[in-house]
Amino acid sequence: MNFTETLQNLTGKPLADCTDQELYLALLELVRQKSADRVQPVTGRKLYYISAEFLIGKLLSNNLINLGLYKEARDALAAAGKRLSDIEEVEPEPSLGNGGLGRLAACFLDSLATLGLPGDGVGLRYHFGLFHQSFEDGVQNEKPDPWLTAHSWAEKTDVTYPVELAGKEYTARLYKLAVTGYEGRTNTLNLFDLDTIDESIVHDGIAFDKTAIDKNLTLFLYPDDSDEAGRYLRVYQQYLMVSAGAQLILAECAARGCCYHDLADYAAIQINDTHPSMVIPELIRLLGEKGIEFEEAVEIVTKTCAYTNHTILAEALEKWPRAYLDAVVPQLMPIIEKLDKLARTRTKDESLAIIDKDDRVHMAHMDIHFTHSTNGVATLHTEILKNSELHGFYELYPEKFNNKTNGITFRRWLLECDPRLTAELEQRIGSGFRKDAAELEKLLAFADDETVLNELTAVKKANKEALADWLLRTQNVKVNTEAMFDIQSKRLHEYKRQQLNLLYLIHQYHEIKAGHLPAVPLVSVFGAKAAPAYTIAKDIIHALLTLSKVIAADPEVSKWLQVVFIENYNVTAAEKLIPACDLSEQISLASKEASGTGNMKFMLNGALTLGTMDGANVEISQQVGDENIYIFGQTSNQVIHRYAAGDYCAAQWYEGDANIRRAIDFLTGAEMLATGHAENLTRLHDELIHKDWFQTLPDFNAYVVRKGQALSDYACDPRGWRRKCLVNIAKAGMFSSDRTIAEYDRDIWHLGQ
Ligand code: GPV
Repeated sequence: MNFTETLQNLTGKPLADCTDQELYLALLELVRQKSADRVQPVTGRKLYYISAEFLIGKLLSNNLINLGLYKEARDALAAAGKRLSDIEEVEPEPSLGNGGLGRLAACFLDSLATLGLPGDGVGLRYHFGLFHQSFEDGVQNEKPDPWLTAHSWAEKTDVTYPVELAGKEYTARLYKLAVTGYEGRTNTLNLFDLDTIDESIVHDGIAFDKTAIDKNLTLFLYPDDSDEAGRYLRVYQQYLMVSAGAQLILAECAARGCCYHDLADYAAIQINDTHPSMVIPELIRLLGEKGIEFEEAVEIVTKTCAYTNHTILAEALEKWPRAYLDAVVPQLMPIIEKLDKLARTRTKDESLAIIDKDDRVHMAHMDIHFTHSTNGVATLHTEILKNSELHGFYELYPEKFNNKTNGITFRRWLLECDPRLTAELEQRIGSGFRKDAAELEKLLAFADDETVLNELTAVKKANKEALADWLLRTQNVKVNTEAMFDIQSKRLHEYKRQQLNLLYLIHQYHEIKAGHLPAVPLVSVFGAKAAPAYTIAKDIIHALLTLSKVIAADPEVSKWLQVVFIENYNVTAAEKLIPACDLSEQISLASKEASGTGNMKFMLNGALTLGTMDGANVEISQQVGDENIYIFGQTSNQVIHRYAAGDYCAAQWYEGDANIRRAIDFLTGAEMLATGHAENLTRLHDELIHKDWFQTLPDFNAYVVRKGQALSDYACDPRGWRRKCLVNIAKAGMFSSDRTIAEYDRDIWHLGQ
């Protein structure tokens, strides 16, 4: 049976007579059958990657590619007058993540399955995800992001586990989502939910009764934690995830012959940041129920579990008041207390305790004491953990610390999102890079080949045209494709410094007004969601949206500068933006971005990085060399010293620099106030002058100069620019998540053995 016939059997009628929805459902069913064929038995250790987030993106095309069905599907549909790209649009994007941490988890699942390693995800099935973002009157507005449809990739199972929350029993139900590998095996993403969730309790955007746990528990990812009920809800969610997850792990291992004493021979558990940390005491508790004494259970769990740290930002390291845990998980508190006592026998250093003198439970501390591995996510990040943030732990357990520089799956972030570039690469260097990313280096042989450089330029131009069409269709904005496309897309956070880019754009506005024209017109694109309760982040969005309008209304400036803030940035949007980018903005304050993974995606798609020496930017610059990247700003050591000295004073920079003053004061000037809201703009203005926690002002001038250099290189030396792009693509191989996963397996998991 050929592909068309197979598909037709599923639709029950000629493909040409089907709606896109019908074709989507048929393809979904086909993928389901084909991926089931690739499920393999598990022997030896199997990985369980527990994570609050899995930002998996749409699945249809990815699965077709991984199963080797993409071309056949596309051609069969084309023969019936249908376009796969239209069918892709029918699929809702699963809304199970927020940012890099969740997307990393998704890339890891892809690589595990591709490398043929047994490794499943464990998480929650949020009905409305993070939230759907729209802009109204220049302000971020949040709504539920419903993505669960009657026909969903995540299949309901009969498997349930009891979970006790605040003394009451709930029933966690397992849903399974197939994870296909590229020419690899099929693994599973296990997602838990309650049958009693009531979507109708959500009102006025994303508000709901935070105390009705049986109805609300899995409605949203990261419910607003600015009030106590919200913080409690997060503890409830975390325990649902780890308790059901731990029961699943024990049941699966037992079914394979594990007697619990040998759990570490059957399971490796990776704790993705601190959200799943309660899996440690929960496993000890469950092992206790199976008759295993505390001391032995601690040993088993330590051997089984490993922890990844994804940030050094203190506010992101979870510390739960003991009262919360007493109320929600009283069954864990005696165990956590014993763990605290045990940890105190190993060190006298009070700052390494699990329960501190204010009765707060430090989740990361529990992770480091009671797992066998703690890793950072980029070389610089791990060094900072060892030398400053977690220095005391490093002295106590030097053997536990290791680095695993992040990576991205090239299936989604090259093959799927950039078919034009993929085709060009295949024509030049063959298709070996699909499985072995290091083969991209073969492209270096063409670094001075005029034809190849021209073709890369043509690919980029076509991708920019495609993005322009998409922006017009979905965001109703028209952009100049002759301009340089400059993109900053990532979560909105002060440490990522979208506000530095904002100040640059205001600076350019003034320069253009003064007749100092840039080397090339610039389209500056932003994509970012701000946490609903993060006031300054929302003010930054408002300022950018307002600036965008002010510039658009000014014919003198808008010829040269355009600011586009796309609504509801998600994986689907990223797949449109990244292939079309010329300049990738990675401008976090040095030392603050643990790694970044967007930086890798842009590089792989032939954009040049404008960035600080932070996170994985450092490793990107080592790969490509100084001449193929635009680095600026303070180094992480300078930043760390400035913080330690405690003498950073934003007002001095503001007073002492006319350009900085002009840019900041524009926020509350007549043009902006005529369009935007005084409250938001004034708050941001004052924040920048009086706080500026992430030191935008000391990096401002360096940023302006470096960005100016990038613009002029792009405009004046197009061939040189394209050569740099080529080098970036060729050197991206090291950032494949296949490499990252192979390292985790070699050093931490030892799967299948
Ligand atoms: I902690 N990260 C994230 O997306 N959400 C979080 O809650 C925490 C970390 C990110 C870091 O900010 C990135 O630098 C990093 O690349 C990513 O995790 C994956 O490691």
